Amino acid sequence: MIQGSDPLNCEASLSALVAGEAMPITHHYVRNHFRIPALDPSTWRLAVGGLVERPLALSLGELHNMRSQRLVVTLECAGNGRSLLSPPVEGEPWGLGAVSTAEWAGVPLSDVLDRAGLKPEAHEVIFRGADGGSVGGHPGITHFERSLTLDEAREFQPLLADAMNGEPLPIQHGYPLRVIVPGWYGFASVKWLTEVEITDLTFSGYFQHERYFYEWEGNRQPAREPVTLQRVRALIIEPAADQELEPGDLTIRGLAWSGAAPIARVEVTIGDGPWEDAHLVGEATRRSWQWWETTTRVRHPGATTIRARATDLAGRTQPPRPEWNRLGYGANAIQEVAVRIR
Ligand SMILES: Nc1nc2c(c(=O)[nH]1)N[C@H]1C(S)=C(S)[C@@H](COP(=O)(O)O)O[C@H]1N2
Ligand SMILES: [Mo]
Repeated sequence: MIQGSDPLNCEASLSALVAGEAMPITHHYVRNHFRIPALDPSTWRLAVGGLVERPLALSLGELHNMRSQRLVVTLECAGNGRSLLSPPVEGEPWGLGAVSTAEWAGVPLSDVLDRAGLKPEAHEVIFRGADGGSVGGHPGITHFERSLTLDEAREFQPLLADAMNGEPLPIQHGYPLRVIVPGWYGFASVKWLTEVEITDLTFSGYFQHERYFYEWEGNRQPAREPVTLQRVRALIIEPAADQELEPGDLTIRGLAWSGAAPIARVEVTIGDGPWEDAHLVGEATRRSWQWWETTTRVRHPGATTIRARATDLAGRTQPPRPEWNRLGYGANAIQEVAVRIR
């Protein structure tokens, strides 16, 4: 479902989130702040500079010759579910489809940093995308750029990915190279990567400091906290909303994930019924989503709602209603799917 065409933004339809882990590339959501840059692979280089012993300018061929790693990773936009907030907030009005999973392949960031050699004062790594435009009344062009501290990079092991589901990275997903930061909301996974800069400072670029903060109205001054890991969430994929169902056995299926810890349990309730545990399918990791399913009996005809609630191993669970914040991030409230029993 296309949200906007310039820049291009499209949501995944929930029914396209098919069983299995990775989903077809054409169904993966797309989130762009600017126009897609066209980069020439023959002249493109990844510059690695700043506080390093040996600055690098790596060609695609040189990157292909380095050790490659494959990871199945779920990307979720921090604004996923924003349209459910009340009162409404600014920003892309995502439903629940700004999340997708793919198998990404590329060079571990740590291998590139080892090759460049970090100086002792190194504190953060800034990732710079080739795309940019004018934002927030700032003069000149602002690129899409984000940083991680080196501790965060050690913990989450970003990949510099040049392939998606075994194919070269499609242009809308960052060709020729993008960052993939498992567990984090999508903004950390910078596309169209051209530069990796090591600094001893705390980066304060527009997308680091003026966006991707939870901001609440405080008593005296507004409180703020950076948005980081994907919050725990379950999605119901089957049955679809507004479906008419036969009475009898009903199978309910969906996905669940959390960037903070693997999923511990998913519970499902119908109408005012009790919460019942669903069966978790596949491997539990905080890098990617997991399927769950349960079969239950529905008897009473009429309209009802199905709800699913995920809890992760860190004990985090979903609130009944989304927690409002000024920029509308992390809206991981329990999803409600309305159905009718015949
Ligand atoms: N260079 C660049 N990288 C970017 C963005 C962008 O606009 N420009 N959007 C970010 C955001 S907000 C998200 S949610 C993910 C989306 O990745 P996808 O389009 O491959 O699904 O890319 C991130 N990386
Ligand atoms: Mo995003």
